[in-house]
Amino acid sequence: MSKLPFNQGQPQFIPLTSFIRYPEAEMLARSQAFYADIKRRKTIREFSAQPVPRQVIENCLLTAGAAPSGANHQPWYFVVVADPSLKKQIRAGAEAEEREFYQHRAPREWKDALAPLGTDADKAFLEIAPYLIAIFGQKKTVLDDGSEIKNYYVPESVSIATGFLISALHHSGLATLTHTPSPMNFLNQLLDRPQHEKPYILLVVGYPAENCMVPNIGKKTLADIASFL
Ligand code: IYR
Repeated sequence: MSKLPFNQGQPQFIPLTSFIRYPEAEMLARSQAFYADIKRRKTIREFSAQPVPRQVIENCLLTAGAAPSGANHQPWYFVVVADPSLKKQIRAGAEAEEREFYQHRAPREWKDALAPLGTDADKAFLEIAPYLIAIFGQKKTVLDDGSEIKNYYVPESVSIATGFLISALHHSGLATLTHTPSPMNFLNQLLDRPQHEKPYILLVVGYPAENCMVPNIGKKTLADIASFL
């Protein structure tokens, strides 16, 4: 018997009314159009400071929240940071870890792998971009009465929701960077999140800077990534 308010205690089924069955030609056209649009998405590191409508971010978070998750426990939490002084502190925390990473922690092989991306310890975008979305995974859900419920497949669930979020932001006309300062625990303290929440990704969101440059990198082919048996 689930105690979570969004899950019914007993199995209770309702008719599926939201599914749309398209004719095959339309399916083909839709799949092509979606691929063409998603393929335009590029991770960027040069952001404009131009503000972004908050309601767009809210809609994209609702999209992320519509992702499937282990036992439908929805073990994610998003902290949206627009406050300049908080962004400054996040930048300081991230750059401290990044300097350590680039100067000491990262083995040569890892630095070689990053070379085509042109990344370094300077994270000015954390102050420039209008929104930073810190994405947390919840090992457990704490209910209002203080009782605790274990969550399942947390990394998988958070990753799926993050994919939904990145796609929604792109679809809305925004660019993102999936930033992963490591370790990221400084975010718990700065953003006042409990210890049972693990930060997974710091998503940087905004418009590209004018004349934004991106690395000239490609994607694997279908044959590289999939087989049909
Ligand atoms: N977190 C560092 C390093 C980094 C690691 C990987 I794997 C990347 O794909 C990109 C960067 C940074 O943000 O610079």
